[in-house]
Amino acid sequence: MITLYGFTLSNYVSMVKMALIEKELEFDWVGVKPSQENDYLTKSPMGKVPCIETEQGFLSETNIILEYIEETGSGINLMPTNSFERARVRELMKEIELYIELPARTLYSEAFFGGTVSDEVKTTAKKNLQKGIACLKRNGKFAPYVAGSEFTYADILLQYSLGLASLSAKRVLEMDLLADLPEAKQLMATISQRPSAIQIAAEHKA
Ligand SMILES: N[C@@H](CCC(=O)N[C@@H](CS)C(=O)NCC(=O)O)C(=O)O
Repeated sequence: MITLYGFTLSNYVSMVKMALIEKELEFDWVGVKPSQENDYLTKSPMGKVPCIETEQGFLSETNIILEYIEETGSGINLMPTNSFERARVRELMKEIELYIELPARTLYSEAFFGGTVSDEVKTTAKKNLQKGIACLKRNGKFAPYVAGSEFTYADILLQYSLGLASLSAKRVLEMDLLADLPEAKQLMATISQRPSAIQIAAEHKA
């Protein structure tokens, strides 16, 4: 059985949790915060959450954990069987993380933790986020899921990256990040109705 380490409000942790719930895989939960303590670094070498414990040892980095879950777990397929389609899902996952999640994170201290970020950081974040959203508009299919007709890991990333990215952009840049991407807003509303998303939202609220 997998043990998931993390804290409930972490969007990366929510991605792994959604995958486990979607695949109906039982898992144990250990509540931890990111840490540079030696003990935690032996589990997650960068000290980040999430990490998982398997019978063979620990794994960190969300996309790697998701691939491990898909390769070893039972339950519904969250990756297409066709190699090219699988690569397309990975491409979208990479684009969402590199070009939306990471630029949005440069705003988090002001958006969520009472800090301030410099005008220079805001200008760069705005430019990068606009490019990232344009990339997603160009490359996403939204038919109705981001990679096509099937729900995949790219939708899981989209759900938990775009939500916080939009909120950060609104709070710090006074910008409606998804103004030109109503298809993503619609998709997020659809995903939020899945039992996995409802469970995770209830945990966030609690
Ligand atoms: N690349 C990591 C990023 C995970 C991440 O940044 N998690 C945040 C919490 S949402 C964290 O641990 N932050 C603490 C830190 O960066 O030291 C992954 O894909 O899992």
